[in-house]
Amino acid sequence: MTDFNLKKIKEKILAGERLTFEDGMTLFQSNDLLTIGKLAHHVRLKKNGLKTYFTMNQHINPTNICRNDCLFCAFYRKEGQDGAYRMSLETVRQKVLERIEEPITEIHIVGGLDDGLPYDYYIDVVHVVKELRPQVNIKAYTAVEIAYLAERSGKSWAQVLDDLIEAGLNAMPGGGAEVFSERVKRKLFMDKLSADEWLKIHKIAHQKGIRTNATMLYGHIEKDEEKVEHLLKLRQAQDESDGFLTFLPLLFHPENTRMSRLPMATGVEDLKHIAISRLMLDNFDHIKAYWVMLGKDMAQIALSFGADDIDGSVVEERIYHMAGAQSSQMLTRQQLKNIITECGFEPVERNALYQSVDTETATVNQI
Ligand code: V47
Repeated sequence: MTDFNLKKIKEKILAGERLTFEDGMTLFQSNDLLTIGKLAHHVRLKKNGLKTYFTMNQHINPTNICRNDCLFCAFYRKEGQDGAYRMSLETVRQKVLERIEEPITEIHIVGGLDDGLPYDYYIDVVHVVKELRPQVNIKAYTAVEIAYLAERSGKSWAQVLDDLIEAGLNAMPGGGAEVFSERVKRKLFMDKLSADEWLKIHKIAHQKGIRTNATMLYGHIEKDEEKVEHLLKLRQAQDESDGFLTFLPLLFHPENTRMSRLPMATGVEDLKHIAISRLMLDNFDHIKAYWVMLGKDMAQIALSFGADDIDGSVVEERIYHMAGAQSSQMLTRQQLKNIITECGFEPVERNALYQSVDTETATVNQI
């Protein structure tokens, strides 16, 4: 339904002006999904044209044993609990070797905060992967893991990052941000980082030349104003360091979590979050519709609502599948390309740093 409150926002978007907190609230409170989507698509076309990015990637989650107890997480286990696992470095090696013939350009590594593993293990995982696949971008460890490793070792956040960079780290994923709200943090993820800490760690990474992603978990107990604040904090951080590559709104999957009574957000909500992110984050080049989380069909529609990236082949995803995601465990290059071309967009294969990759040889085309 047409929302006349969006008129001013439309004028601002067309004039290339930045949106305010109040604009963000108006967008979240509006039901005029098509107008919001059209505006986001306008921005998407201006920034990326029809280009839609994907990557051939592999996920490795070396341990699911975690000392935190985040209410929204279906992935973690306690030591000795059913389903708990901890890979040896040899198993990590085997995981990489299993796919060594595949033209993968990104390996995504995240896991639990496992008190049973030494500091060096986390560094060695990166080292082992890099040794086997030196050409691949390693996108590893959330800010939460960086802070944990600092605490465990007595090193600073910067020193931990130095150790990881020396081992072969190329980029950092955007997880662990959840929602930048003390209220939500106290209820759902008590032991995690504050917004300031998460942002500071990303800033240090950016200063060291490590590009990172950013996320926001939605569809639980968060309020609209908390989400607008979250987006504005990220926009401010990007103004300061210009190190974020992409933003992913992450849909909460309640199954197998201690919040399983909550209903899952609807498709309208998914599209609104993609579109509003595109409109508010005017200094982010990319908005990712993570197909694993949204499903392939919704990811396709999201491409006309502001998203320009669908992530990748994602072999062996665990965090979402443990929480009931029904999407398949992987997609081939051809399937990824079809998802994109079917809705009239132009597929561009990329590595973790958004450098375009030659589809057949998996070598970087341009830097
Ligand atoms: O921080 C955890 C979320 C994140 C659930 O940077 C859940 O390219 C929904 O950040 N339902 C980790 N979400 C995943 C992540 C990510 C994934 C893919 C690509 C990139 C990237 C980053 O997943 C966590 C949390 O916000 N999460 N449990 C759940 N039950």
